[in-house]
Amino acid sequence: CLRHSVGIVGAPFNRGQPRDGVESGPDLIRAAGLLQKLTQQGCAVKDYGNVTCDDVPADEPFGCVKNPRTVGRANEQLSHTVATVKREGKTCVVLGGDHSLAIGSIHGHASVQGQLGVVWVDAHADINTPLTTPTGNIHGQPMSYLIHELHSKVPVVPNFSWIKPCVSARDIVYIGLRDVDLGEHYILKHLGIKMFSITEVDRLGIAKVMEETCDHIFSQVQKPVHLSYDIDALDPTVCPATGTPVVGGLTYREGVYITEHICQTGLLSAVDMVEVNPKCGRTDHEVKSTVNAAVDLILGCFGRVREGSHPSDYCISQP
Ligand code: 6HN
Ligand code: MN
Ligand code: MN
Ligand code: MN
Repeated sequence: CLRHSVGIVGAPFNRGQPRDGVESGPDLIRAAGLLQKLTQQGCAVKDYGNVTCDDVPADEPFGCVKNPRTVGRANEQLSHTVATVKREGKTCVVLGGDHSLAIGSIHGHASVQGQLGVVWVDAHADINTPLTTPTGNIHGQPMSYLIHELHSKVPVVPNFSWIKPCVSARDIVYIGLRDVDLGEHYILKHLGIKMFSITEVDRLGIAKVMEETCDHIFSQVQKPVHLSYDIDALDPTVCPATGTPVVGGLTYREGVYITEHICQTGLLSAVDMVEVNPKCGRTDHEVKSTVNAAVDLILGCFGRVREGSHPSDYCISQP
């Protein structure tokens, strides 16, 4: 039985999008018992606390990109923290916060591990550039700053000059897409990025999607996997407390299956769990359901199995 060593980092980022509340994600996910549950299932867990994301004063938009300096600075800090966690040999779990945090999380991860496979589970592709973004919200753009092949298409945003592209288009797989902007669709097709939209999940089933995901990611060489999990990938009936819900999402079971399968590869190296926003839940039950799903997805990443996580050498006493 694998004993996972896990490092938890809170990234209460909320300036990558316009809604209040997403900054409480990290503390809510902790309060739901994440660390205790990971420990109970045999993980060695260290909490690195929260990265601060102070507002930079006079943070004027860059073109239509909103809060660039604040988001850029916070991600630079996060990148350093994630690099520390990886240098200490742990699987890094970053609790969001909005999805702009993937910039710092993936950058810091790659700065230590080199070439990564990225599995992006989301209703959205988050690959708008500063020039294609229809909203200006950086949580819809993180991938564009990280992909080598887009480097020449992305202008240098204030406080983003520390970012070096670190992911190849062929090392990315998307799962769960169902709300992709025009410019994003063009980029995905043009770069030939592997994607399993929710239609492919319907057609193939989640087991086949995960087989093909791993075939794709590990086709050349085995490499560490970065799983960036947006809670809005799951259907809003399960996870309603999120800023940009989209109908027709993954079931709870499909969502958990993804984590179980990635865990089985033994190559999971970092996880983001993002976009839990309690202020977007209409009732306490909606918030709890969303937070509990986020916790269960993380547990699935670290060896929890639904048949029962019991040691293989236990004794069954005879009646
Ligand atoms: N997320 N594509 C839209 C945009 O603003 O660029 C929505 C992005 C949603 C981002 O859910 O992490
Ligand atoms: Mn630095
Ligand atoms: Mn999303
Ligand atoms: Mn996202």
